[in-house]
Order: sequence, then C-alpha cells, then structure tokens
Amino acid sequence: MPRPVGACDVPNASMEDSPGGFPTGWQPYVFPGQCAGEGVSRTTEDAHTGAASLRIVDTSTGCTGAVSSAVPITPGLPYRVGMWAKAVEGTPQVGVFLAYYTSADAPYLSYATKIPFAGSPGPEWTQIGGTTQQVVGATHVRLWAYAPMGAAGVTLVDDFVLRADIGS
Ligand SMILES: [Ca+2]
Repeated sequence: MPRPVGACDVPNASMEDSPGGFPTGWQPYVFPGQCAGEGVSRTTEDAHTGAASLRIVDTSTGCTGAVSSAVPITPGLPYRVGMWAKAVEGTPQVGVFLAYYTSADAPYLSYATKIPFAGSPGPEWTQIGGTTQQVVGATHVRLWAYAPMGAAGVTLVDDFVLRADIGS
C-alpha cells in the first residue's frame, strides 16, 4: 500500500512490539490524583491489524490511557491524528489527543497544548480522530489515547495514524 502523503512514523503504531510487556514507544498515562496509570495494557485478544492492540479498561473511578513518545512534526502544517477503536464491554468513550510540544524532551504532558477528539466506539472497529491546526512554535507531538471518567467500559485501540494534512 502506498504511504500517504505527509505520513509520520508513530512509534509502534499497531502495538505489535512489546519486549517489556507494555507497547514499545508508549507509557501508561499518570496524572497525580486523577490517573494512576492503571487499566491500560497490551492485549492479543483482538486487533485491528496484526496480533496486538491496546486494552483500555475504564471503571470511571479515574481516567486511564497511554501516551506515545515524541514525534517530530513539520512547523506550520495542520495535522490529522486518528486511531481505530472497538468497544468490547459496556458503553465506553475513548478519545485521542494530539499534544503539541516545543521540544522533543519537554516534560511528559507538561507544557503541552492538548487537542482532543473523542467518540463512542461500537462493536466493530471504527476510526476516531480529526485534524488540528498546528500550535505555533511546536516541533513535536505526542499521541494520547484515553478514556475520560464517566463512561465505564472496555475498549481496544490500534493502528494510530498521524499525518500532515497536505492533501491526499
Ligand atoms: Ca495491532
């Protein structure tokens, strides 16, 4: 399949690599008092492509999700972010944030401008995402898959996509 124009290399976008147990290039999201870094894991129970996906369990006692390592972007361009999601229990809501940073080693989800796209996945794999105008001064983004508090359920997510929106 031809590589789409403007496509970026999302680290381990299909969750296939995991020598340490958690998908390489990703880490559980931790935010003191709200997100304990629990409820998110790699699974091989189902996948959009390949053998693995990311399993997000939302008990609605806190938020849960995973954040990618930094991906360099081209200054000035709008970016499209997306992921494939499938509900396997309950009626979950999930979203994908694009978090913009002014350097590759900016602190973990600090000093980021976060632009969310959220949806309610059904029993089939569907894509969630959208296009953002770039934040002025940003040089890198991290992708952040998350389940906010308030909609308990279990979601599988897979195949993250990031590309500059410069035509097809
Ligand atoms: Ca996969």
